[in-house]
Amino acid sequence: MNKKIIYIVLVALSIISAKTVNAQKRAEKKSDPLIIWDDKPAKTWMTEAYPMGNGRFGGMVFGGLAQEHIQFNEISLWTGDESETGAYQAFGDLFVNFKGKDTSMAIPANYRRQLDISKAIQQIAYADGGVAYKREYFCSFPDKVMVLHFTADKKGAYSAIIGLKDAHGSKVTANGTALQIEGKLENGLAYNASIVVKTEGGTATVESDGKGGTQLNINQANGFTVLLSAATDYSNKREQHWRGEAPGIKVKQNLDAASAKTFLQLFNNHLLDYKSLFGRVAINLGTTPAPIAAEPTYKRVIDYKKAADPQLEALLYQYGRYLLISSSRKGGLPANLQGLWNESNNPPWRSDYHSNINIQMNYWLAEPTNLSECHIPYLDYINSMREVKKESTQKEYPGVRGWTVKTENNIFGGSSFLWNTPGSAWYAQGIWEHYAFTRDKQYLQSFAYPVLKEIVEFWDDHLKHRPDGTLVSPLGWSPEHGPTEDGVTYDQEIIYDLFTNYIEAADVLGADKTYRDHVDDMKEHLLKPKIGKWGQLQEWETDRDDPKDTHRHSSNLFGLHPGRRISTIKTPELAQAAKVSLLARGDVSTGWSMAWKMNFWARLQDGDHAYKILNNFITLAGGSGVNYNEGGGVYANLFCAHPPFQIDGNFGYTAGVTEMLVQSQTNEIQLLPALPKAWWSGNVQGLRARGDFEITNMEWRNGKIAKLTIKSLAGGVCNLRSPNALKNNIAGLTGSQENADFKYSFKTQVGQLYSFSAVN
Ligand code: FUC
Repeated sequence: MNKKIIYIVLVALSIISAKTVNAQKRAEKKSDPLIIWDDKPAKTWMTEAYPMGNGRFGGMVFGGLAQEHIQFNEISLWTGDESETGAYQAFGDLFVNFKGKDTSMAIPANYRRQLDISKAIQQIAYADGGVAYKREYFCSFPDKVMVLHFTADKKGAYSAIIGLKDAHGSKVTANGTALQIEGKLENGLAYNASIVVKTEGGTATVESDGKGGTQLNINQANGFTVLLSAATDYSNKREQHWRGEAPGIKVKQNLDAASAKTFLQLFNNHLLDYKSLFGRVAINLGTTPAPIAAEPTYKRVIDYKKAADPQLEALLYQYGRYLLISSSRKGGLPANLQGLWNESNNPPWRSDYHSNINIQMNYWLAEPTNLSECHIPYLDYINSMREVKKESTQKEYPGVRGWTVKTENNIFGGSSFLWNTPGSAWYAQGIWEHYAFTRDKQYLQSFAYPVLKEIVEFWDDHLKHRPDGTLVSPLGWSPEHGPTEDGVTYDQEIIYDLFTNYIEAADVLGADKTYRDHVDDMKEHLLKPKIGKWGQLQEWETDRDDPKDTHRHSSNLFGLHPGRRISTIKTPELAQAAKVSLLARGDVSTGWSMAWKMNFWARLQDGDHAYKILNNFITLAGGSGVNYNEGGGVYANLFCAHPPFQIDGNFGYTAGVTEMLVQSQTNEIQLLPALPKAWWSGNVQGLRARGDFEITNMEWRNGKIAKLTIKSLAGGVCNLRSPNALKNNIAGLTGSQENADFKYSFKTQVGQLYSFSAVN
């Protein structure tokens, strides 16, 4: 056995053995920085239940004493079609009702419900009546099942009724000891979710639930395992009318295969898969005082306002990565407004794919935090939409080539709420970024370049030519306020970004020289960003920005982030104007808006201001409505509160922290570009930079780089910008100084590591 396997087996054994877990051990675990936990079951779905998922389906866990409740989803369960937007749907609920217990039961003092994001496992442990109970849940990508494992330290401890509920009302049917729900939505989309239950000791019988359906009755089992799988017949192929394999067949295959494995085998497969992604990045922003680190997570969020808790900041950082791995895996759909977790058939904003910031923000973290594979569902989604979007674009803008999108989008190409003309150009940024980080030329050639080109062609045909040669986007709308008019900065800057990306792509491939030069010419003629009368970066061509406008969108700053036109180094005047605008917008807003502002301040190289916003972001949000004025922040389960729950803020937070530590949008790797004083010493491993570099290790002390190792994965020249002088023994390296920064440039070899340390 190699070391890795031994480690996994040891970890697994330590998790599954109920006997080894006593109150003492649990107390010791409390300081583990990658655990979100609570001392009571969840009362509410949105704010307290903990999420898990395998990119396709997932659940929200309540961890009740008398009843376990897991509300579950499958990411393709959508109403609507090519013309109706529809909404992402709830799928169903799994209930385990423990016999002889009721809701009046007091919560045992040693109750603990936790989500360990380093392993993507949820655990619930408590003692009741002298019996130690333990539940362990995870959602496996390799085995395509959700696994719920119930154990106790006394034989025959479990007597329970297990039931399923379909959120669309079908009756539960049985097949052996499997229960299933299946049906069709109004658009004909077929779905199936089934569970199989394996008991250890005792009996398990299928019986009527008294309401025309079926349930499972377990008596005096020592323990049991529930395997759940869910699917629909959605396919992302338009030529197949968005339908594929029958869901019941897939679900049965998944359950048959998983049933043949032991819990330990399933867990090992899951851990190996999950760690291969999650384990790539580690971060240390400082150590939290032990008494605070030992508190339940919701309490830490409250106490955050009183005392520093860098481990909570790091936990929230890694949580964004956990949520992306859990809701966006190869072969599936991209994370929607709620990732994949949704309890309603009429969710806020349909839990859809919004194209004017939200879906894009969901993926800002993917490449820099070393989760490039999790980016693929978004790229596949864009690909699957192309043909239907070409048709709808034709109807709206007859005669144009290419395509664009409206603001609200479903999984069948249907959309609603106003045209967002630069929407596809913003998608194109994600397409380009995947290449910029991976240098995958085959991907660039076969997919990225053709898509970039067709989106460029849309603008080639749609841009308005003014008599003086200036090019403006006609009748745009700056999300989501102000008039509809020509030359809105949001449109102009996204088009500029698109053209820049297209030109670079064409240069890499040596493709379409004439057309590339034409695009370059169009780029030069685009209406340029303007600085207005109070020094702000104008949102519209007319200088009408209101310094009192605190609207959540800051779309006029696209060129600063996620665009790369504006930077403190290359365009200091525009950067200064962006700063003026940003100061006027204020530091408090909805969840995703604050996350975006962290990214803006990081790009402005103002770490302390980015950190101020980060502080505002980590505010325990109350309420359960959609009232923006209740204030954004996070809930007890660390879901981002728009409010209501919206996952873009979680992803945007992780992207923002990354931007504070490393940036690479200006052809150089900037180390610690926006380090706040609060993180004066720390380290991070595994971040990625454009050019296919991995910052294998970066340690800093007192705001200066102490140690640095960079791995080159594609060869090429590496340009570094450091806040302090660095030592190295790299042949041919050139160094220079610019203002307070130290710059280094050197040729790299594929697979080589390059190490630096501080000059004392
Ligand atoms: C955008 C925002 C809203 C909300 C919605 C889902 O349009 O303006 O604040 O986040 O998307």
